[in-house]
Amino acid sequence: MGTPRIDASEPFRFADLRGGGIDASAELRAGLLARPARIPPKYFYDALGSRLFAAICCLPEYPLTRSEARLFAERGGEIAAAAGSGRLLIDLGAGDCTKAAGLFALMAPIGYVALDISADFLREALGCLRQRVPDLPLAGIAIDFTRGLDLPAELLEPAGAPRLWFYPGSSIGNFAPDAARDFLARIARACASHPAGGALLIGVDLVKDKAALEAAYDDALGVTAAFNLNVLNVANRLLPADFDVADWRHVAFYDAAAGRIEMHLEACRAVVVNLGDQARRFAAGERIHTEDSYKWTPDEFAALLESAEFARQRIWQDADAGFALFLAEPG
Ligand code: AVI
Repeated sequence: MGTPRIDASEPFRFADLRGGGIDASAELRAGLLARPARIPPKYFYDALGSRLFAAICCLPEYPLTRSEARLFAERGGEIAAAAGSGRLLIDLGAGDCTKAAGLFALMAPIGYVALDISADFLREALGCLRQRVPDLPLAGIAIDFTRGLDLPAELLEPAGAPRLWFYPGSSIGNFAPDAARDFLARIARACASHPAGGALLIGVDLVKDKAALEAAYDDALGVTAAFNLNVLNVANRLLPADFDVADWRHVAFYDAAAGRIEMHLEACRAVVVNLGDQARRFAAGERIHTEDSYKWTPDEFAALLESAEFARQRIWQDADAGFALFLAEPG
């Protein structure tokens, strides 16, 4: 981890730990030159992509966010009692911070630390939140936490509070199973090594009907298509490159054997794209793989948590068993 730059002029503590743009450019170029080409899903979340994702969460076809909110509305008392109050709430992938903020009354945290890859979006969200909770210690960390969870101690205040790691929205689904286990194991170690202990509250989208899953990732309004295509604008800016969004179309399907939704961008015609000083030819129909979204059964996910050394678990499922919240603690 580099030295955190903490900006004391903000009404909350904030550090940008994303490093320079060189890494992003090299990673995008390597992925786009690979066959098949790929762009990691973290590049979806520029300011526009984060807003498009917030819009996806409102779509009738995308029930995850509502199922999770309903679970908190209906079982929140039980969940809060099990998770405990007076914790430092560490929000992984905070986005606009509304999910975590909705839990403040229930969980009564004594500090809130929001992590997100999109620095400007996070700053803006924390600025709004500051108005609503003027007395709660607030911190923001712009970070690609898929690369590591080494967080600056000076932002994790109050330092002595037990920690509740919050990973809602089934973002764990965007990791392949082995990477998911490694990531969860890192959180389990962070929980186990803190003197006051810690726990993980995590939302998981469950395996369900193929047609419903595919509609959730290919909605009638085309919001998910716009979200997927916008990653080409991000690549144009960061690489730089010269993708023409109009040359590409959104593709999403459920692979039942692998237990995942796959999202791709497919070339509508043969195109040549300049990636800085190199050109990449794409044949008509050639795809760029942009995202996997794994769906789990409750038993599979419990086993995954167990393999990551989270020995103690509780689960709450919605009425349709389409979504689950797990509270997990190391043994
Ligand atoms: C952030 N993540 C959990 C979303 C998902 O469902 O995999 C991202 C997303 N991609 C398309 N729609 C939503």
